[in-house]
Amino acid sequence: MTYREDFIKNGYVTIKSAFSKSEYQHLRKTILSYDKGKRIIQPNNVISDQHLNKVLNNKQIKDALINIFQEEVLYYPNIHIQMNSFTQSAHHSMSGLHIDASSELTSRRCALTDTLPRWVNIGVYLQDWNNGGYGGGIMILPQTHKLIRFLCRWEWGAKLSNFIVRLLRRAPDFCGKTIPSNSGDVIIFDNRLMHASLLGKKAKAMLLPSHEPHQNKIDAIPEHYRKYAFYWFAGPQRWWEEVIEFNFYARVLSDDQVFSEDAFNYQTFKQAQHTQDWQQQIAKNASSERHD
Ligand SMILES: O=C(O)CCC(=O)C(=O)O
Repeated sequence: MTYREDFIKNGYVTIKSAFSKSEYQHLRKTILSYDKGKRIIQPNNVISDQHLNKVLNNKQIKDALINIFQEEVLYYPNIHIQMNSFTQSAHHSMSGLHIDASSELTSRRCALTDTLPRWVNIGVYLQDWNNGGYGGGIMILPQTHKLIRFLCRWEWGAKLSNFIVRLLRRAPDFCGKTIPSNSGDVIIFDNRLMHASLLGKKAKAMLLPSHEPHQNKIDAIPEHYRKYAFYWFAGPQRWWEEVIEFNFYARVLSDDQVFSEDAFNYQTFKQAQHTQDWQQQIAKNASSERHD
């Protein structure tokens, strides 16, 4: 089966060993120097770090995306690193299941009924899915990309989908299906697929309500089991303007995206990145790598 067929059928594909052991170990070491207990390394830091931004030049990811979309793709400037993200669902006592196209669902601006989404999320995992019982990857609710695609054919479908998504966010985490990713693997997933951070037994036991401050619990996660994952969006060039204009920046403006150091901050690249600068930066990194 090709990536495209697999992606349409399951709503995600895994690229095994897209990064070698020395590559992911080096990335882990670099990230460790940023990991002071915060949840996110923001895009401006990832882009300006020559060790971290190399992730964007991975050829297997580019090829898989071209295979899925059958055309050239652009990377959105939201590349960031999530650190120990499993702590979020435990902290809020929810499974954390969600879709990434939530603002598309609210605005109904984006074609949610098409076979392929306008853009996908890309996750690069620097530890195995189990990660010593802490959880290192993601789980999904299988076929939810098709459910949303189907429901959104009707006027009321987006509202109903929104309701279902909110309801399932409260579903216990054992409802999800684990994607067995390993260190150096990449998962590309449909923005309509429900997914969440994998929450291992050890993390759950350690994190579930106690009076100890949340920050102390995060600090207690051993170095070897700290979860690191890169995330960014990508989609066909021809949809870029539409997504940026109507969907992407809707997130900047929406009330629930109020800046917090713990959340992905869309403002950082709204201020700093003009889309072309961002694409040029990636091209520059790629060419300097070729000359090294
Ligand atoms: O790796 C994780 O914790 C999941 C992140 C996630 O769900 C997302 O970025 O949409």
